Amino acid sequence: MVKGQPKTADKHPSGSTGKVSLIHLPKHLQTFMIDQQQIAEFAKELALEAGALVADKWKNSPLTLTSKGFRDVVTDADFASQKLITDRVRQTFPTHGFLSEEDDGSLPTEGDVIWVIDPIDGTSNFSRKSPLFSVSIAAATPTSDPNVFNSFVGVVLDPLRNELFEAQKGKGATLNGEPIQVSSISDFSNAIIAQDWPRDPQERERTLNLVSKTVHESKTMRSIGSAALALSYIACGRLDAYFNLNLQPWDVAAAGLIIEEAGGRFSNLSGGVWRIDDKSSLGTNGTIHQKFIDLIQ
Ligand code: 2AM
Ligand code: CA
Repeated sequence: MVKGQPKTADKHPSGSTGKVSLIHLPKHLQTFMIDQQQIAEFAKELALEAGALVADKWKNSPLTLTSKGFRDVVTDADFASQKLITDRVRQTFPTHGFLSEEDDGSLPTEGDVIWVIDPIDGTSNFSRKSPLFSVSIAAATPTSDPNVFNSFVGVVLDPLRNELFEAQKGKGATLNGEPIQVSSISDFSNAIIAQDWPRDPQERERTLNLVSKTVHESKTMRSIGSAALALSYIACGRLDAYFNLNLQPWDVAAAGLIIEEAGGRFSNLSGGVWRIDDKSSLGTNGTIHQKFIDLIQ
């Protein structure tokens, strides 16, 4: 479903102006407002450039795999994609900070804007040349709570299908430039639910338990292997809910905003604000959000 969502700030209930906060640069530079539109256009450019790079590596190169830990791999393409994105941001916005999956500690973490980046979301798929992965980029403002951030721009790109999901706070969500909205499904028995499997054995067991509570009530279930993509699919009505016990900020920062701007809800598994120190995640079309939470009690 790719219609019906307001695209302009004046039509949106939040009444956003597109200016999100003040940055105070060093004295020799002028003080200016963060330009949400400019950052959104830049994020889109970055996603398209990084997407072209990872798609090319997926199609043409033997991949170099390195183990990051139990059930966890990273490829040379993850690092190349992260470098492309972070180098470009640092050149353009030298005062901004980063929260990026493959950062080895060399990127600045502080700034009035934080770029939350997953250079490849769905690396397990990517590493096996399975075509379900994405590039996820969000621009966020920090809050007084170090475990909570506010995304104001989110971009998720599926570079093999050329599907670009975008959202700006207060301005709606789009797929390839066309407004999108979540499904209107309210009956759980018609809902398609997705989830992915954490690496940790205990969390897997807890996930099994959540699956057993929801699978019989739903129409069917899916595991796509890229949380950012699954959440974006909710935003455009292809899926109705996605849950995961252990997601990282870079998995959700862009797609959480995309869902909300498409009329859905994104929270932790208790319905509260998503937190870095919690990691449990639930995205839905909004209509079935509370039903889902009630079901897993
Ligand atoms: P990744 O591919 O960037 O690692 C399915 O595994 C989805 O969950 C992917 O989006 C994956 O992101 C994400 N994920 C994040 N943390 C995970 C974890 N601890 N175990 C498994 N998947 C995780
Ligand atoms: Ca990743």
